[in-house]
Amino acid sequence: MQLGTSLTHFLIENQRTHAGATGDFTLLMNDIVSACKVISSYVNKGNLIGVLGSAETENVQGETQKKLDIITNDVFTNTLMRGGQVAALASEEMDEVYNLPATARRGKYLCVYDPLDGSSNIDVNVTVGTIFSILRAPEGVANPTEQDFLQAGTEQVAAGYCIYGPSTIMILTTGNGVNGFTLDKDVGEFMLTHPNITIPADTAEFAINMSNQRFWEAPVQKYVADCIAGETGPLGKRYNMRWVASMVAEVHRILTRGGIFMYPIDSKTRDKGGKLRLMYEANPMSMIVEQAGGMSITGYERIMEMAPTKLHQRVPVILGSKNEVQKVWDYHKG
Ligand code: AHM
Ligand code: MG
Repeated sequence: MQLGTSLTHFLIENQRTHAGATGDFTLLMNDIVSACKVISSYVNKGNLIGVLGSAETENVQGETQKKLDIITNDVFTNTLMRGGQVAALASEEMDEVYNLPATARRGKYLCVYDPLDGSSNIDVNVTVGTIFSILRAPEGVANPTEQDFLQAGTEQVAAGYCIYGPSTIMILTTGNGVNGFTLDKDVGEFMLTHPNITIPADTAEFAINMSNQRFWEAPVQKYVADCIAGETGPLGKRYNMRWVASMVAEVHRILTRGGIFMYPIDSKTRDKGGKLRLMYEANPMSMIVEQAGGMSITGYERIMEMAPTKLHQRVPVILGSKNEVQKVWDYHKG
């Protein structure tokens, strides 16, 4: 029997390649892995344990929360708080930065997350996921503030997501490529199944919510029209379209077989800055996509270079296969 590489061993081996590493990052990742295993189990059991449906409450974005939004946020927050490797936490489901109890051990990282992305899909049994971004905490600050979280995507120490689909898969980058680990539920370990993921540079598959078409700006209108025009149109190829309405599922498809995902700015979301959130959706996904050889922009600039102005900031997102994203960027420039 050939033994595989567990995520635990992968992290330890990675730690050994960094002179002076203390093991704190490895421990933080172990906490994230533990939280995601619990979330995977809850998502999997669904109504057997009564966790589906609406919680009838609203988050800071004014969106109605699902029961699982709240439960998964508690699982992730409590696991990381107790692990002692973070100085503070922030999440889509919490209005403000979560500061640790006075007695809790402080670590040198900040973690910002969307505990259950795509949760509008949970009741219909479609793929959802947890997205996380790890930043460095300022030194010697007991209770970091929102300002301490407002670091550009290029400052991320690591980023990843755990996708709860037919399989549960953890995708992780520490700035040295992207690797994927599938949860073996019988054993309770994530095993390396997708080493060194790279996104094909070319694609003929786009993902966008077409119901927003009339609100889009001219460059996106033109690009999508040209995709639909097919072989005889200006782009000279026949395109296929997908829309899961779960960013983790779209990004995972793109990591697997290429593609382009767009949630562009439109007249409906212009006042808010876009639909998706910079700190815990766009930045971590951009780091993953770029580390896999893809590209991630707003239409006008590279997302990871943006200077964040607030924790729950929204941003337009166009990411995926490099040559296709470049094309859409050119449409915006033209
Ligand atoms: P959420 O964090 O509240 O789940 O919202 C983010 C999700 C993304 O996963 C997905 O790409 C998008 O919202 C879907 O939007 P729409 O419902 O407009 O199709
Ligand atoms: Mg989300």
